[in-house]
Amino acid sequence: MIIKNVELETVCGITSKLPENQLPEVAFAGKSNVGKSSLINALVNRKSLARTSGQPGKTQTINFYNVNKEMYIVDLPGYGYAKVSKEVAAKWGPMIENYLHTSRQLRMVFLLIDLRHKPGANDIQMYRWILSNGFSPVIVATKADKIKRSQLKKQLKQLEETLKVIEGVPIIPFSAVTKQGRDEIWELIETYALGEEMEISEEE
Ligand SMILES: Nc1nc2c(ncn2[C@@H]2O[C@H](COP(=O)(O)OP(=O)(O)OP(=O)(O)O)[C@@H](O)[C@H]2O)c(=O)[nH]1
Ligand SMILES: [Mg+2]
Repeated sequence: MIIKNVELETVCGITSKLPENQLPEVAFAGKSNVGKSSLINALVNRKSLARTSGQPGKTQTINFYNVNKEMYIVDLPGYGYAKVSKEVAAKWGPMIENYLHTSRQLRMVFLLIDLRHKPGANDIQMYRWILSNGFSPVIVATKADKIKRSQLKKQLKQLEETLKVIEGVPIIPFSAVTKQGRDEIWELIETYALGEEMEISEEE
């Protein structure tokens, strides 16, 4: 994908109505601090389009990024952030589930899991929601640069076993630092969300 332009088009808070977009949407879900915003920046070659933070809980809204007026990248709020108020914590679930359930343009859901840690109860729930809403998830194992090569296999196995990943679900090791996995993610988006028949012109 050649990125010609990308802009944050819609920001939805807990009470906002979801946009009725006409272009295909691809969403990124995952625990707070797992690297969703960093991955989105890497995908669109921007350093700080999606705000990232050392402090978890940065993205508490659903953010729709219009890419090339061809598709949307959707940054979902991070879950599992302990310091968020109970009130907010109780709302992330319904907010994400409502989006998964009602969006007509959503084509793919990527679930990000930190390669260093065992998936938690929230991750398992998110994985099940994706499946139960009829989407075939793609798992992105983030922060791959932070583990030793020799640990990779073991960590991937733990991830697979904890989530009980079903056959055919891709697991892509990714690093926002080295950009490992970036091209693979775009390939999947182009194939499954945009359709191979779609012409991606290089100029406009
Ligand atoms: N080493 C390394 N650090 C990363 C990577 N991806 C993200 N980080 C760091 O992890 C922290 C959180 O990244 P974000 O992209 O803000 O995470 P997020 O999932 O958007 O977090 P919320 O918005 O809170 O849900 C930041 O300090 C990033 O710099 C990666 O691939 N490698
Ligand atoms: Mg974020």
